[in-house]
Amino acid sequence: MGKIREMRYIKPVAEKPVSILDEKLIISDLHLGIERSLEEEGIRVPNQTDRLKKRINKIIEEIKPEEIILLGDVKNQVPGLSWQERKEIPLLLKFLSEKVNKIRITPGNHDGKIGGLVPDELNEKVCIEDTRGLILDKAAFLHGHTWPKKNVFKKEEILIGHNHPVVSFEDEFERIIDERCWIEAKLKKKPIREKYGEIDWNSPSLIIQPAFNDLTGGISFNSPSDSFLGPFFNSGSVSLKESKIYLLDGTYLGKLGQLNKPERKCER
Ligand SMILES: [Fe+2]
Ligand SMILES: [Mn+2]
Repeated sequence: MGKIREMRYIKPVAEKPVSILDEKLIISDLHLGIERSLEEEGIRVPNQTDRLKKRINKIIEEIKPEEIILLGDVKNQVPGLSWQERKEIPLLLKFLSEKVNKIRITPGNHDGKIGGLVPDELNEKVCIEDTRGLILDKAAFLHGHTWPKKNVFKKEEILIGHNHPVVSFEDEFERIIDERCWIEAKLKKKPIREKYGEIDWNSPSLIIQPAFNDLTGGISFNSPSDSFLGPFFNSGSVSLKESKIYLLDGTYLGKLGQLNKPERKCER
């Protein structure tokens, strides 16, 4: 999509909440089985799995990746597994394994016991990676709810999910509209060195990928009502005001410190 110039290796795909790095397609926060938690909140939605699969399939047909990285929160229920997840996650992995040569999962905080959902015949093709980071040639990948391993900071780009980033606008009726967005931030060396001691530091960019599932809700970066999630944020390691915000179509909205903050007038 060209406009996200800062990102050297990881390329967001225009209009889609996915990214690519060479022949790899990266999908974050599928939250398969979210219907059940929505139902507990009194919101009834039909089963989303087929819809999600169709959306993924369309992207695979366009991009023709060789590998897929599922960047965590593949499933929704914490703790444990719902009957729906038990049934549908093996089917999803089978479906994906027919399209690509390898599937890597960097587990999220919702993915306890996900290893047990990989069908035996897919043990070669589906790889459950280290929660503290999958490090490839050009970039590192993790869900973002844990501190990564030290080597992650040797890379120029670190991709995480977990926050489900959105940006809030006020429409003409003074309603707040949230749109999914990409965040590209710099990490600060000082708090990270306080945590790790001596490190190989390549001034990595922290790229935050939006959630693939559009029913998850998210954290509004310009109008947060919750705090940002994960140790990078909790430790003050992210240059938040300087972070750059892009819509899914590639539109650059500016740095977070310069964006308007619409006021949420009636809190739920
Ligand atoms: Fe998530
Ligand atoms: Mn998460």
